[in-house]
Amino acid sequence: MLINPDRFRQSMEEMARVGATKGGGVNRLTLSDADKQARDLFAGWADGAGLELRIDEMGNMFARRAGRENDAPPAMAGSHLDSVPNGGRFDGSLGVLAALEAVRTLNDKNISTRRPVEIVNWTNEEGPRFPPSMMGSGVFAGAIPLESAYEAKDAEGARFIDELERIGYRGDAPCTPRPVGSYLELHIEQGPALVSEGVQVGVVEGIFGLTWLRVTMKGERDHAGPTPMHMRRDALVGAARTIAAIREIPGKLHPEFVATVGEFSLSPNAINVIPDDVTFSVDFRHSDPDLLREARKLIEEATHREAEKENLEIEIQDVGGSTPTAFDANAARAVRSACEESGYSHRSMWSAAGHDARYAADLGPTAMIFVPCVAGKSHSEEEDMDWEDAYRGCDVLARGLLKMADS
Ligand code: HGY
Ligand code: MN
Ligand code: MN
Repeated sequence: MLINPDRFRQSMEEMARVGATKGGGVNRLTLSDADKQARDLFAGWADGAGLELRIDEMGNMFARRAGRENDAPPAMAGSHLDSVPNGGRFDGSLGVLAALEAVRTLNDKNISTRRPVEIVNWTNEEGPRFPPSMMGSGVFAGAIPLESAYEAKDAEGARFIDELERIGYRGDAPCTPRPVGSYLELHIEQGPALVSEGVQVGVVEGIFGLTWLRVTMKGERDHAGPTPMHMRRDALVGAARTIAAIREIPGKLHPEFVATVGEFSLSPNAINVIPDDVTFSVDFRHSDPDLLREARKLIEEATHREAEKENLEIEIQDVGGSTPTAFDANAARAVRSACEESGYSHRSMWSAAGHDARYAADLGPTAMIFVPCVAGKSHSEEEDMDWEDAYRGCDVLARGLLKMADS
């Protein structure tokens, strides 16, 4: 292996202690104190590796190693250090710290590259606290307006920009599109394909589109006792029937189509009161934009139909999303040849999870590298992986980055 597995594992284990949860995961919501701690730790390591750190107005962190042609668009590699609530210790961290290990390896071996190399920690990849997901990379790529990101509010009403300033990561470098020589991201697969097929590396050639909606259904609050059933406008019944209908939509569209209701809130949430106000989220994904449009139509129809039955008012709000994107063939080829150099078994695939690579792909040749995680499980404290898989992924990233930095 080109990389130093022990040093890589040490950094991963130290990072996993930031925001560590009792269940073995991490709780590092974007712009939280734990996120700040992770950023500070990464900044110290970048400094230790002699990298020049640049922070932009979205808090995206770029740790830069000079290249022979220092004005050439950089070869980038990175991922994110924020997590979902009680998430896993590999989601995101693996890609940022593998990029750091790749640069440390270039330093050890005194390898100079034609292009400068930049390690990236993107702000707010996950999205649950401040939707939409992939926010920092989305603003960087010009897909999300800076002002709408700044005004995003969390469930407590805190504003994104105030939290960004509070943790001291509102940089002054503009967060606007600039030429990217290439972007590679190592990530756990977060799905069952590699594990079930016993394949060591996934050469990711594209990424699903995803749509996030928030549906609110309003009925009439009333007494659970004396109110006859035919006189009720029960928001919870309407929402429950709508959610059950949403569950049937993927089966009508495509075997790989997915839809999830992850957030749910109702009021007044009292045992003897008919609920009058329910809000739930819908997350749906696929590689075909036509099917995403079809799904949205079916979801809206189901919502209107069930609202009609209970005589409810509804509101369907767009919370964010991104279109399906095929990655660059050259970048994927660099990853594939890195696997061949090391004799790692590999297969092409698309990602059903969202990643910052989706937006990096708008600015330059991009590809991702997947490695298996235990039972394909992620976004939970049980997220785990075999360290040999982490090392292989890191090695492929280092080799692929070297190829792209000299391309
Ligand atoms: O939702 C996603 O797919 C990503 O993990 N944010
Ligand atoms: Mn991730
Ligand atoms: Mn994630």
